[in-house]
Amino acid sequence: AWKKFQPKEFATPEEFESEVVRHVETTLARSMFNCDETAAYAATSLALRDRLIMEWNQTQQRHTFADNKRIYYLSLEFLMGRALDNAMLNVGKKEVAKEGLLDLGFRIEDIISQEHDAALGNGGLGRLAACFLDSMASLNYPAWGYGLRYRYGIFKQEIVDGYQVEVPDYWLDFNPWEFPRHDIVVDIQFFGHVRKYEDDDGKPISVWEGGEIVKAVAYDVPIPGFKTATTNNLRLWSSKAASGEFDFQKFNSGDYESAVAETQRAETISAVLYPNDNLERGKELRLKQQYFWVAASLYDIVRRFKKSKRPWNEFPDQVAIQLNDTHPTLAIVELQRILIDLEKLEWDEAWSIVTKTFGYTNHTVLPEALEKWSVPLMQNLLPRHLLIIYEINLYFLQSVERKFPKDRDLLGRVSIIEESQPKMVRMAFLAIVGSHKVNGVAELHSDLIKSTIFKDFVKVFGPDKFTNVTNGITPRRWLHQANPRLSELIASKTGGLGYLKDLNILNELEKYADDKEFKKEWAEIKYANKVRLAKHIKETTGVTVNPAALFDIQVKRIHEYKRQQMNIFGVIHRYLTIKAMTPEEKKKLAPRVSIFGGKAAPGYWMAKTIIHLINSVGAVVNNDKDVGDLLKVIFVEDYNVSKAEIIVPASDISEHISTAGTEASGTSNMKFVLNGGLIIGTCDGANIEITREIGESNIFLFGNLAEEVEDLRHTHNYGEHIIDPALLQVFAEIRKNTFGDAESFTALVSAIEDHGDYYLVSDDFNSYIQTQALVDEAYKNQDEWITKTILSVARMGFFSSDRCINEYAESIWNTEPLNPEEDK
Ligand code: DL6
Repeated sequence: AWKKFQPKEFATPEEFESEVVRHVETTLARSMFNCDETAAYAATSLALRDRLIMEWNQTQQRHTFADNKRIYYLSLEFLMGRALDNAMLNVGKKEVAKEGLLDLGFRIEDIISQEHDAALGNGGLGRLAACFLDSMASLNYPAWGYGLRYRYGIFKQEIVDGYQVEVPDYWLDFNPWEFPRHDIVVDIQFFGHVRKYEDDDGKPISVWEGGEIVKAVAYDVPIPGFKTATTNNLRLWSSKAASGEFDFQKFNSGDYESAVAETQRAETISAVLYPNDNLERGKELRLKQQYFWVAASLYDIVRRFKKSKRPWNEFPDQVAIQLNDTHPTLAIVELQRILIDLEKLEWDEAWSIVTKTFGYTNHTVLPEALEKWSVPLMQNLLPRHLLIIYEINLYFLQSVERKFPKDRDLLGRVSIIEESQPKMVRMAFLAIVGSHKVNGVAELHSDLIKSTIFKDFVKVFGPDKFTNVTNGITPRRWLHQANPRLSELIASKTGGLGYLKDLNILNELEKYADDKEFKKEWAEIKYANKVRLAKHIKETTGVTVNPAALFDIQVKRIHEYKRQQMNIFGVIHRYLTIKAMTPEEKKKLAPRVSIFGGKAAPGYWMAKTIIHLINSVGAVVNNDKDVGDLLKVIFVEDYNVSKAEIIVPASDISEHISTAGTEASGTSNMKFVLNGGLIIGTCDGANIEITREIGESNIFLFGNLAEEVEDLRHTHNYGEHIIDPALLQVFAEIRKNTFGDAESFTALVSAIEDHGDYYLVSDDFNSYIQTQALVDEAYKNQDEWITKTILSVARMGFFSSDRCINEYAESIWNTEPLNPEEDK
């Protein structure tokens, strides 16, 4: 028997300090005399990690012992951001660490800012996965995330002469938050062929042979829950050559290049995150990534289940797998393959287990984002899987035919295989057929998938298979961590930090909506957050902005459907209006800072043109003496999670202005409102539910509704397309080369004037600028504005990702939390 290692409790700052010093002097082998901020960050993280890892171990033991159902969240993206601050707050040790570090001569903010963001995601989908991990741990659900350990996360964005330039994001130089598990290695097969024969009983057998093997190595990232002993696990797979570092025979014969070629090819699989948001390109490497990751994850999940020695029919009682969009859909096929080829179950028994195990979340209705894989590509890379897909499709179509014998067209419409040239595998259809529940991510979106892209499946399976779970965000990161002063103020009025575990407690703030003292403090905090952002803007762009101006922010991936182009056209319109104003009129206008941020996919030329236009307008407006403080235009370079933590708390108004029916949910809308900002937005995604919760008088809605979009597009294409006069004025100004060579922006203008204005910028423009004028007016009455923001925050309880996770658990996973206290 051995004495259990007891991690330090960090009961006092001195205790924390001594652990930091120990790590500097031993783990990092440095002297305290030359301990810089980088080393202090490393040692602080290592000290905290010691504690986390003990809790992680205990959690895993507890879960193994209890042997309850586990949730597995499969996501190609986890946009985690920084870990240190989050870990300190979740385990309740930030104050102790702060004092301990101060004693050593460091400010905690400087130490926190040393950390490189873990940017393994593109945008909303990846950040949602990160919020879900935080909620699952905080609510004590036995849950694992599974993803890929990309060596390069989303690229870093630099703005050079107004243009986006992409720089690789190598983030793994020093990462104390991951634990390599060199003992957990899975062989993953690619290519090869399928040999078929009959066994002695005449049963057809398929064997997948040949091809090549790549190794998947596990890296574990502890996910601490907030104020709980539960620390869950995020397992990320890294690819490695099966033959080791290099081929010795080739090396010895002097063929150095091909000696390492296999290694390089294998390592390429997990090398880089595809930088597209809401767009699929059908590249072979992407398919390789998908199979590599789901095969390794399923091997792990099945191995864990088999340890319990339960019969296979209990698999869905022990395992719930959630597919974060269609990227992990091959998991359905892989589990069927494991069960029939390796475990020798009958097809029907296996298929029943598979469908009870999986749930599929759809995150988009945009056609260009719906995954399809070419059959020849799949045939070559995963020959056995393609055969299984054909069989799944055959049985499915047979069942459809039995149910709707007279509807021949229906078969073609719901077939998993699209009869195109080449044939394609429709991954969303496969995900629907192989799951027991399909959910959208906001009410409008869930309704839309049922009435448009998945309409036929509602007919086939009935409406109950389709459900809605409106997205949410973790209030721990998006309020407590990003906006500590506001969190403190809320805690002081609601009886402590309990509201971070039950966000509906925010409701208690309603009674302060007219409280003078409270409002004063509330406004001071907003101002301080704006000062913090103004400082960041000054440091990074050189532009001075006035923190007393209205901060109008749109930060998200750059995409035509999100309509940053409409925003910048609106800014130009404002600029022209200001230029035409008399001094008296100018005095009445609320000064504004229009802040943009977001990355364009490297191959998305239109999005890059939007960035260029924003920067070009900024260069003119920011230097125009006639305008002064009345308008500033800022593009914040390299928008990421840690920048969002500075930007979100500083908004007065944020823009969520997608063409109605295109943004599945949006989650930054929730973050902004939770931090005391108002929204200008369209009736799209979660904006609608936000309105329902906070009240129509607290949001600035405008524009056409989703049900009007189709007809409008039709008129553009087949009727007369009249462009809004105010927008024409903006275009005329662009054509005068006011913002540099107009030709650079021709595509943006002509998308609206000549190519049907697919995103309805012109249709919504008038309503947009009118509504912006209402914002100006409303902002002048600061007293009312503050009341609106307090009421809004008080009513945001619904948008906690804790509520979401509980809904998933109840309606899709059929699981319950395992509280550490009960289990001890
Ligand atoms: O559900 C998370 C997030 C939504 O909030 C966004 O509205 C939506 O655009 C995004 N969807 C994607 C789809 N990409 N793929 N595949 O990122 O999901």
